[in-house]
Amino acid sequence: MSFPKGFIWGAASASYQVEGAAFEDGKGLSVWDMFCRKEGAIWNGQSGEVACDHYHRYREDVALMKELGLQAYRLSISWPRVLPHGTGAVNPKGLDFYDRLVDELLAAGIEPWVTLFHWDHPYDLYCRGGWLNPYSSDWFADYTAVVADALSDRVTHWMTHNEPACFIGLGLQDGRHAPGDKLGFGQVLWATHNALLGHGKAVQTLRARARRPLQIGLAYNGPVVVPASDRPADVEAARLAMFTILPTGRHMWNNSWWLDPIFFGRYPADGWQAFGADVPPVKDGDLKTINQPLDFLGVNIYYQDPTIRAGADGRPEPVPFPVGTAQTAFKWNVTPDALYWGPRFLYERYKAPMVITENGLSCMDWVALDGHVHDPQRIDFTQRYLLAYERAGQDGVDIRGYFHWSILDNFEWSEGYKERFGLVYVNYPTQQRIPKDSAYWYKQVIATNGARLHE
Ligand code: IFM
Repeated sequence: MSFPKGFIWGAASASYQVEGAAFEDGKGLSVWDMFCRKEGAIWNGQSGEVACDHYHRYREDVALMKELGLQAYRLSISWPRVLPHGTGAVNPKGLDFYDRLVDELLAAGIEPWVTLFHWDHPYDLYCRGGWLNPYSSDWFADYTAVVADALSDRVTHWMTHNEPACFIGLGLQDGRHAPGDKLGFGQVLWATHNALLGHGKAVQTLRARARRPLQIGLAYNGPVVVPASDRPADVEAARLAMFTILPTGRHMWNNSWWLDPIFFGRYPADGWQAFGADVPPVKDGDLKTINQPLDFLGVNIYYQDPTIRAGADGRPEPVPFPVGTAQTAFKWNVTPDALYWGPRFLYERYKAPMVITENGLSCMDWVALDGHVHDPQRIDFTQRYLLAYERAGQDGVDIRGYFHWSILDNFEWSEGYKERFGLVYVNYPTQQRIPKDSAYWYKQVIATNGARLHE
């Protein structure tokens, strides 16, 4: 058996993308509630107001997960549902929803893996400066304390942030995601520093308050670089490209800018130099706070960045994708080797056990005349990626789990409901759920701990 004993097979979602009930039971506003009201921000003017109505249908959804044999479900908590103003008074009904959801999952034999922050930042905190506010990391720690006190008697697997490069890069630098800002790079790096501090303080808070032994990581995403061949020179060039910050790299897609502070307690020297006067004001002790021991590194991987070979001087040189490279409905390249080289390079550098906290694709799914949803491309895609991940494990990477994105079709941020990522089809007008062919296939993969991938 190539996947280790105890390997976790799951599927993932996020609060704003599935819950709906955006204005119910005392929930406060999030930056996404507000961004969706902005003309032209979201495809067809859609929003997560109803989404998959998971808030009301969670029992049905957990029953489906059980039927599919999921061992774990990665969910996120909506911060403004729990703390409507981001800080201060707790909303008991909001907390109660997660309490019931966790109980339902455990009763079904499914381990909840909880992400504290998957982008739905309380709008009131945004109005107070959001991640730019010097107290923003403390707000996150205080919110973490509330959630830990409520759930850590049952939840043992935690992630702090989901894809911080996205909520800062797309949300504060490019303005394509909520809250839709286009800040200068110095402010972007300052917000990044506060988000990193928030991560560190959340880990400290969880460890201090947890009522059971726990496992903590984050769900990170960043560029995955793949070598053009197995030649050592190409592999070295790709590794270099994956962790080097170039003077032109004034964006959030730099692995070492995020992960070196977390794992090594320092910012990378090349980035510090490249960003010049824009580097953040780091106070004494900040990096120690950020550098908390983690139990795993969660990574969300969908595709690779350009392939890299060693140029004449050994330096990284991009190799264009072949004409006709396969793409998903979202127009993301289908590049299974990303699930080999991403985990391998990250593991070699940071030495943390790896969990793929998201992987999947958007397809043009619809209900066929026979009433089923046939999605052979999702099966083929997932099979190829999982085989690559398995190979990483065989080559020494400590692989601990895999979460498919997503359990349900859901609200895909600026793309609205256009992109369907689910193992389960959602008919939005009726809220009917139909497991796709891939869901039944994944069930077999889980039941055989991956052996089904070789049939
Ligand atoms: O839907 C998103 C998710 O919220 C974060 N990771 C990527 C997914 C697909 O775009």
